[in-house]
Amino acid sequence: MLMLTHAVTTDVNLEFAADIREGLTKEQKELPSKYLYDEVGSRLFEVISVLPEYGLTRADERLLHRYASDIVARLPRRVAVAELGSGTGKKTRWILQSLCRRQKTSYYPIEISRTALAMCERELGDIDAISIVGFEREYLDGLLEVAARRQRGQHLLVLFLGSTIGNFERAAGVRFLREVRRILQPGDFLLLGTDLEKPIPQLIKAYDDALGVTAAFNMNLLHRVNHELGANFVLEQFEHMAKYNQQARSIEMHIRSNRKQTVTIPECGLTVQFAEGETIWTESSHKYSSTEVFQIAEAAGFSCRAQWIDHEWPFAESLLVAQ
Ligand code: AVJ
Repeated sequence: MLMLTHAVTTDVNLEFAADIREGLTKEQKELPSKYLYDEVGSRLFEVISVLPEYGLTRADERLLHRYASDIVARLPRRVAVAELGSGTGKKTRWILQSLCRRQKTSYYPIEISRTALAMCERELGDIDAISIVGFEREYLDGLLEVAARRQRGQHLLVLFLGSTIGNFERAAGVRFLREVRRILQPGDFLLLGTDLEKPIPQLIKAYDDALGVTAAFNMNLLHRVNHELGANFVLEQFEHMAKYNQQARSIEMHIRSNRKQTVTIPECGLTVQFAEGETIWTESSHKYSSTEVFQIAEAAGFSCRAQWIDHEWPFAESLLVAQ
């Protein structure tokens, strides 16, 4: 058991090192956004989601709270729930409670963050008639396992909330939904949360808040690389930056080097040069129009049954059915 734990840890570190190496040797340097969510990062995101400037999570929660019974009323009788990236599970409570009032419900959160998975199991474990089985897996691997447990005559409802799809390039987002669709059967459902387009200054504030929480969330990536891969990034010599990409209709986070400098990352066998002003791209959050969601759904083999929109912070929940 000790051996296995050790082997798994080493493996995960090797993969982290390989991804960091690949990202930092590109022309536009990059670090994959999935690495934002270690324990510190997951907790910082929790703080971001209660900042006045960042309305996304609250809009998502408002819609799910307000329309849970509407959403559930449109689902088939026997349905199990899988969630891609459960986070803490807080926003999922309303749907699950509403379903559990009709029937005993199995809930399968799929999360690469062990911290988030543990938080979610704790948060939702008190719901009556629920059975929770968490999967510490990549989304599609986890969904395959959930689909394999499906009982005859049982449908799946997949939750993909919080506008996580926004972190994909647009075309890659459609490809991802198509992969999800391939695992599902006709008549299964996908509830998709998407952040909608809004004025650019509002977006910049949301991703570069006055308290600097988003900055800490972003800079934590360098901190992780220092601690886990032995690198010597001097955090004061880098700064958080948010910028809007007109063409992609996305808000990007970068980490900008405020001087010419060299960083070594022993566990990647890598020395990296930075010019003054050069950036590492760490995340994109694409913003959608509400009708665009119908199109991407169609392109991925779904059709949109219903859509709910929050007008306080433009955000959409779309209920898609697999064709
Ligand atoms: C959790 C992916 C929805 O893209 O808005 C928050 C992550 N990044 N602030 C987003 C995030 C910067 C967030 N998602």
